[in-house]
Amino acid sequence: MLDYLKVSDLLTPDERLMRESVRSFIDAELMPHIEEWFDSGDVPTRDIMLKLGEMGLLGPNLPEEYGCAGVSGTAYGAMMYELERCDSGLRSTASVQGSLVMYPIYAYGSEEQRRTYLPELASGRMIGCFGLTESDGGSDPGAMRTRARRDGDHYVLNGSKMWITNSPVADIALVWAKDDAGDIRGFIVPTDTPGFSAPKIKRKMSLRASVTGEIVLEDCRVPASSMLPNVKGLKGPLGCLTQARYGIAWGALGALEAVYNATLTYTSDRTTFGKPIASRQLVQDKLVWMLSEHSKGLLLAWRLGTLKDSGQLNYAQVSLAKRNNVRVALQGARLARELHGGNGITTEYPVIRHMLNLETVDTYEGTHDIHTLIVGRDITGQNALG
Ligand code: TGC
Ligand code: FAD
Repeated sequence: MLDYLKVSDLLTPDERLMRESVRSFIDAELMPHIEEWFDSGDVPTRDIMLKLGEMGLLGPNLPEEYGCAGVSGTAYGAMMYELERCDSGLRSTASVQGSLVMYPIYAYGSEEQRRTYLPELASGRMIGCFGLTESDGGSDPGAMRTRARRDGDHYVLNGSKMWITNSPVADIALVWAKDDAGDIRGFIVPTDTPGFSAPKIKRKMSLRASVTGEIVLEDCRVPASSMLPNVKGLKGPLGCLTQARYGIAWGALGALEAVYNATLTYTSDRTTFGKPIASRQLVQDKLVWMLSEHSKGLLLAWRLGTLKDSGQLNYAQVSLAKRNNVRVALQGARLARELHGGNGITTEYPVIRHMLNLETVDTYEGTHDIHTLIVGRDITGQNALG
C-alpha cells in the first residue's frame, strides 16, 4: 500500500486488519474484471452488491443490530479508499447504498423502516438509489420541483430526477420531494410502484463501471408510511451528503494510489535516450508531486476520521477535504496520463479510466467550486452561493 508517511500506524489494529482484508478481497474479486466492465459499460451491479454485502462493505459504520458491520468512521473511510483504488464507480455503488440510502433510513426513519430495509440493503440483496438532483441545476437542490401531494393516507409523487446512480437497477429509491407545505421530505419508493420509471443514461465517458439513470415520477402513489418521519427540510438530504463526501475524501486517494503506482512502474520500464524516463528530473518532479499530495491527503482523511469518530466533525470540514482530495487525485491522474504518453490514452493502462472517473467525482456530491463556497461561507460568514 502507498503510505509514505506511515499513516497506517495511526489506525487501530482492527482498522488495519479490516483494511487489509478489504484490499485482498478487492484484488481477488473485483480488480480482474474492472477493465472489462469499464470498457463495455456493462457492470453486473447485483452480483457486485452481493459480494460487497458479504464483505460488510455496505453501510459498514451503521450498528450491527441492523445487519451492518458497526465499524468506526475511520475504518469506513479506509474501506472506501480500497474500493476506489479499484474504480470510482465501485466506490460510488457502495457510497450510494451505505451513505445515501441506508444512512437516511437509519438516521431519519422509523424503527419499522429500519428493520424492514437495513438488513436487506446491508446484505446487498436489495439495491437502493438516492434521488435528489434535478436537471435544472444540481448545485441548488433547494430549488427542486418534484412534489409530494397528500391524498388521504397516501402521497402522490410527480417530478423527475437526473443523474441518479443505480436508479435503473434499484429495488427502492429514496426520493426527496416538496410536500404541500413546501417542505422537503424523504420517501422510500419501491421501484415497481406504478408511475415510477428509471431510464438509463447512455454515452457516459466517465464512471462507466456504474449505472446511472433518471427517475421519472408520474402520479406515483405511495403509502404515507413510506415517508421518513424524523427529518424535514434540506438538512435531511444534505446530512446524507456529508456522510458520502466523507467517504469520497478517503476514496479519491485510493484512485491516486492506483495511478501513482502504475506511473512509477511505467516510468521505470520505459526507456528513451538510453535511460528509463524515471531517471529524468521532469518526471521525478511529477512523481514527487503525486506522492506528496497523496501523503498530505491521507493525513487529512485520517484527521477527518478521528473528528468523525469523536463526534466533532462539521460539514464544512468535510467539504474542505472532499474538495482538496478529489482535485489532487484528478490532477495526479492527469499527470499519470501524461507520463504514460500515447499508451496513457488506452484502457490497457488504468490511468485514463481513473482520470475520466475523477472528472465525475470532482463534480458530484457538490462540485469543486460549490465546496469552495461552502468553506468560504463558513470562514467569512458571507454567503457567496446565491
Ligand atoms: P443551506 O442554507 O446551506 O442549508 C440548509 C440546511 O441544511 C444544513 N446543511 C447541512 N447539513 C448537513 N450537512 C451538510 N452538508 C449541510 N449543508 C447545509 C444547514 O445548516 C441548514 O440547516 P437548517 O437547520 O438551518 O435548515 O442551504 P442552501 O440552499 O444555501 O444550500 C447550498 C449548498 C451549496 C450547501 C447545498 O445545496 C449543496 O451542498 N449543493 C450541492 C448539491 C450536491 O452535493 N448534490 C449531490 C447529489 S447526490 C450525489 O451526487 C451522489 S453521487 C454518487 C456517489 O456519492 O458516489
Ligand atoms: P450545475 O449545478 O448546473 O453546475 C454547473 C457549473 O456551475 C459547475 O461548475 C458549478 O460549480 C457551477 N455553479 C453552480 N452554482 C454556482 C454558484 N452559485 N456559484 C458559482 N458556480 C456555480 N445526484 C443524485 O441526487 N443522486 C445520485 O446518485 C447522483 N449520481 C451521480 C452520478 C454521476 C455519474 C453524475 C455525473 C452525477 C450524479 N449526481 C447524482 C448529480 C450530481 O450531484 C450533480 O451533477 C452535481 O451536484 C452538480 O449539479 P449539475 O450537474 O446540475 O451542475
